[in-house]
Amino acid sequence: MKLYNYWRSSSSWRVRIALNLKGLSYEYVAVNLLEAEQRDDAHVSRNPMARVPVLELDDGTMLRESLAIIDFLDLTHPEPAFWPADPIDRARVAEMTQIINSGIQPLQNLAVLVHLESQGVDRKAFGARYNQAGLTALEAVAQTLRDRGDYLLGATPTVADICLPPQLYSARRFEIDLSAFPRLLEVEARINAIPAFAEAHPDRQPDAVR
Ligand SMILES: N[C@@H](CCC(=O)N[C@@H](CS)C(=O)NCC(=O)O)C(=O)O
Repeated sequence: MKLYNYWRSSSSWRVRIALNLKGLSYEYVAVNLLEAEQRDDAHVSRNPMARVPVLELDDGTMLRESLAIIDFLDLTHPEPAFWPADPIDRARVAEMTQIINSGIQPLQNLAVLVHLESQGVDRKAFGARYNQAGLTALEAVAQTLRDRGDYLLGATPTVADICLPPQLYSARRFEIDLSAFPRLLEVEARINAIPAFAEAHPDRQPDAVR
């Protein structure tokens, strides 16, 4: 498999974590977002949304949208499971995942911020506002689940945990004060000790710029 991705892309990072957790190897293909390579014809033919990540399977099938890719990996490689079995728990994990995936990430994506800046909006303040609001909600939900185990919901990482470190990394880039999110920080510290998570960190990717 080939993963078209970018070191600092939070959606790419999610897929790297998922591949690592499933023990799957892949070829890392860097798409430099700062050079607008995501809008090159070659990449748009892989993903009409001109975004990363894209996972190319061995037969040439292109999978896009990080959560769709993660779902595919979970269905084709069931262990370790990324979703709890209980329907209410699944809904809660989906809720936390979507707070990040729908409620925060699209509002701080590069193309959105560049457009807002062209309209005179302060891009950093805009991104910070939605990180703050979304993480405040996520912390509130996570607090209600803290007695369920070490992770956001339960004793093993779910897809919600997969989305957490990349979003906290983004929030730090927007200079959010994370001290208001003690449960999220506690889970993040636990998660970062897992090699599959640690190896997916942006700084450990071949296209990382330091
Ligand atoms: N919902 C998509 C979001 C993909 C996305 O926004 N990717 C960003 C990087 S995290 C991107 O490619 N941005 C390029 C741009 O904005 O031009 C997913 O989960 O895969």
